[in-house]
Amino acid sequence: MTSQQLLSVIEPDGSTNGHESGLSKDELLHCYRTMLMVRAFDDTCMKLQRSGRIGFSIPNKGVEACQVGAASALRKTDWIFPSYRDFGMALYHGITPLEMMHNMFGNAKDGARGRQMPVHFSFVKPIHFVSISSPIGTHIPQAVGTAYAMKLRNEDNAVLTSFGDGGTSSLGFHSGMNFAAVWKAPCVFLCQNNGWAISCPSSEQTASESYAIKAKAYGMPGVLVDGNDLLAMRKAMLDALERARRGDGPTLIEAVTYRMGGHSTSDDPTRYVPKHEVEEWAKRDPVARFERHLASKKLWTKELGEKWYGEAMDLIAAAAREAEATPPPPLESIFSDVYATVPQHIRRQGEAVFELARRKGDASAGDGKFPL
Ligand SMILES: Cc1ncc(C[n+]2csc(CCOP(=O)(O)OP(=O)(O)O)c2C)c(N)n1
Ligand SMILES: [Mg+2]
Repeated sequence: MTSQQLLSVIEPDGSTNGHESGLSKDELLHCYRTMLMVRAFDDTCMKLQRSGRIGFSIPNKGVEACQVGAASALRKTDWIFPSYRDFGMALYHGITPLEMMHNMFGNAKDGARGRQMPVHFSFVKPIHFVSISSPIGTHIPQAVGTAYAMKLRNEDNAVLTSFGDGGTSSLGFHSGMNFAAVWKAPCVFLCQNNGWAISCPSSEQTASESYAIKAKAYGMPGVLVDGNDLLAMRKAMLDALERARRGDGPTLIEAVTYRMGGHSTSDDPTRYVPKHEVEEWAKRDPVARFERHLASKKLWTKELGEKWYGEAMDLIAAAAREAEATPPPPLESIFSDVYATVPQHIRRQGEAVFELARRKGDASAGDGKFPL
């Protein structure tokens, strides 16, 4: 339990408690469509992984409001240093499911040309969504450094860095929080407390009364927010961004939410997550909560929700087909993507590799046959 108040905006009946979102009808519906898109992307990736067509994915079910509410407060020129569970932030700002699918298949059209794990998206153009780092917390000091650089250049942009409850145990969290506060860097720290760090429950992650309270020791505000309430997330982010842009420095936001699926497609949460806990949180589903809000504004019906979800599934199925049919990057690109002019000694090594590939065949992920 915590002495801090949990910020929430959407009431159980869908009405709001006075905080205006400032979102137009179209913007509210864009938030909703993005959350449905995340869910449809998740469902599709689970099937693709289980049928052996992609190697890995990360479920986002339960945390869609955190991602989309936070993203809705950002300008397109701001920078995002995301966690691996932030699909909705990219989709909200216009990245297409097809661009994401190219990464899931690691093909020639993937921004990282198949040299990152699936889910480790990198969309620094046209938005500023920086490549996801697998080592937990390592992106936090990078976000702070970027924010500090913006301050030195008198830019009006801000930085969002997002991580999990487990991420607060990393060195990157502590050094990032400290430097950001000392330098008054325009950075927002978003801790998505979804209850679990793989199989480690939050109760074993920290002895603090909350994650938000950790901000106090570093000299910045710490805000506790209902992470399943899209409008509360938006409000907390808008306040933190305003503070960052006026030069007053960083804020730590703890979004209290829940991971309604496994950690990844490699995980079996039924081995360690109590069933009653999942059932309890299912009643607080962030998508249903936002649907009630839209319904209170006469913007939502069950039929509309089903129609849009069906459309999202069709769009993503088409994206998966196209990405699967796109060939992998050519073998030569392991050199040509690195050097403008390939040095002689590397060229000789390359030619030896290509000759081997010609004789023995190319490598397919996981077949174990390529003799390197
Ligand atoms: C430095 C480091 N240690 C351990 C891991 C293995 N690992 C991957 S995800 C994860 C849990 C992270 O949990 P949390 O930060 O709560 O994020 P969530 O997965 O719940 O979104 C761990 C321990 C890692 N990737 N990097
Ligand atoms: Mg977690």
